[in-house]
Amino acid sequence: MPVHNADIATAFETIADLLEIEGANPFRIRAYRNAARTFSELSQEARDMLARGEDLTRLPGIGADLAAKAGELVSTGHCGLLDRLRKELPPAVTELLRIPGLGPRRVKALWHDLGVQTVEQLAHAAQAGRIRSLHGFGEKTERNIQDALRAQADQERRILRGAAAPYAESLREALAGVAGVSEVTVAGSFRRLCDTVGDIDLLVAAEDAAAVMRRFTGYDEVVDVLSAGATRASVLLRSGLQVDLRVVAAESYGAALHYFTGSKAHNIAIRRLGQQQGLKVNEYGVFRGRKRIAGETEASVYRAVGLPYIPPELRENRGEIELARTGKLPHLVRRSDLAGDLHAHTDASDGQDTLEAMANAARAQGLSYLAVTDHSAYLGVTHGLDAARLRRQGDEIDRLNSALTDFTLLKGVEVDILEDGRLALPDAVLAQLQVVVASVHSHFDLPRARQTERLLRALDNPHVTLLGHPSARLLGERAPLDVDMERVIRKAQERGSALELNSQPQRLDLNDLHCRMARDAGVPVSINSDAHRVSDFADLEQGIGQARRGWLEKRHVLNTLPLEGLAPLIGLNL
Ligand code: DGT
Ligand code: CA
Ligand code: CA
Ligand code: ZN
Repeated sequence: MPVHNADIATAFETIADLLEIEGANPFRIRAYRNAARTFSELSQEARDMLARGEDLTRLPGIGADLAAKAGELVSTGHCGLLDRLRKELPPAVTELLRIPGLGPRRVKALWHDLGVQTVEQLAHAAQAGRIRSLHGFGEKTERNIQDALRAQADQERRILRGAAAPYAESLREALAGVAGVSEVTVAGSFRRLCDTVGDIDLLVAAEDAAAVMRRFTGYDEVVDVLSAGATRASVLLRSGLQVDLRVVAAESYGAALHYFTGSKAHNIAIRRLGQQQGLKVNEYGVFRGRKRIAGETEASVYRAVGLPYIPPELRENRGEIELARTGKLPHLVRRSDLAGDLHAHTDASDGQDTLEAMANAARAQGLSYLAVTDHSAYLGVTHGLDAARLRRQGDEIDRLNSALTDFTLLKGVEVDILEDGRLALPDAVLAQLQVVVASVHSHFDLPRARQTERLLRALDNPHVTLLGHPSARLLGERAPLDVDMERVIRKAQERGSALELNSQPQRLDLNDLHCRMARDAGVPVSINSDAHRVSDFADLEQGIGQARRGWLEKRHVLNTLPLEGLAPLIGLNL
């Protein structure tokens, strides 16, 4: 395993953290932090410099001792000091450092005075009220720690909306089959098309609540009934998913649907709007005094408070109520608006299907063009394409295009953005292609300034059509890059480039808020499948959902344009 600069930086950061917990000399700690920074910002690999016989002590802040440790890491993958510190300090304490509000000083106190080493022990200590008595902590800090632990646990318990969908759907079907049931809807964050959901919220309109409850708690995937009353229940499914159920009468269905769709912030704002008009809005209806004036449908609830219907995707209290009030709600983009797809892979790189199969599948999905953007050969991506293989693929695309009717394959590549913002293929190769997707696939944890510069530099390359999965997040697995997205969006605006909204369920990247920032800056968003097999084009539906949450209309989405309209925008001669 070759040792990268990022590995050296991480090792030095960890040493600094552990030294700090040990109470070492602050100057020594600072020296390791500075060195971590130096290596993470270096434009060439320390490994290569050493191989060329260069002297690392010429780097800023790197003395003989630090240079030797970097050399040791490069040649052995280990650092004696780090190994020793890890042995002296329980390894879990570095995990404690990741909890917001806990720095090395507090972690040290928790460990020394309470013997707390793990996140679990921390939770117990907080629960038992043992933390407040520690010097420098107090009751408020103890509460903050508990909140942080809860937030972290919630975050871990959230699951991809796409993963929850099949469970929600079969449960919905089961309840729809109960006699007397007129409506079943999955509400909550699921209905708002959020990328992840904390649980599933089911709403049922039925004459006989008891029959629905029996069917629900007896559903064969249920492993635990958390609570069960006359009209509400919560269960845990075998999959680990929690499901909340509410059964209401048909006359209240719209009001209940509005309430359980949320978001909570939107509900509160609507309730307040009602109050200003002397109305009471709750899950049973809209009332003037004792008189129910609305509630059978959601539209009637909005109408009663003087608003047009607001689509669930917009209900986050992020300005949608004001737009609705002034008749300016966006006409959100729809799946049927998409004319093409600008990011897909074939079996030439890490995809599963052939060029021809991908073309046919895209065409069957109602698209009229598809950019083939296999990976560039560089960062050890299996089968990445070099200049010669790209040329051969281009010839095959020409052949297929002359055979295909009403459909065009575009020649493209997904090129890696290197650590310093250069691209992994020479400009002369990129110039031959019609669509260049530039993406980050490595060095995810560079410091903010450096990560931002990296993306800006990539966008400065005139051959780049769009920035692929801009934050590089993987939901539940990898945090988004630490970047100044405003500057990245401004750069895309200056350069006339687009930003991708990658539709893979684990990416959905850009996120909703960044979609809105792109919209406000006039930067087109391309909703791409990043398909690796023919079935992946179905993911476009989820990309559309995220785009709608980000207030995007057809005119904001690059690949709603037919090829003739798209071509001049991406510098394509047809
Ligand atoms: P999640 O489950 O974390 O993905 O997000 P939601 O939005 O599905 O939240 P959840 O399941 O706790 O509650 C479902 C809906 O019920 C929520 O979107 C709005 C409504 N709701 C829950 N608690 C309250 C509340 O305290 N006040 C109001 N006005 N609405 C609430
Ligand atoms: Ca929910
Ligand atoms: Ca819930
Ligand atoms: Zn890709």
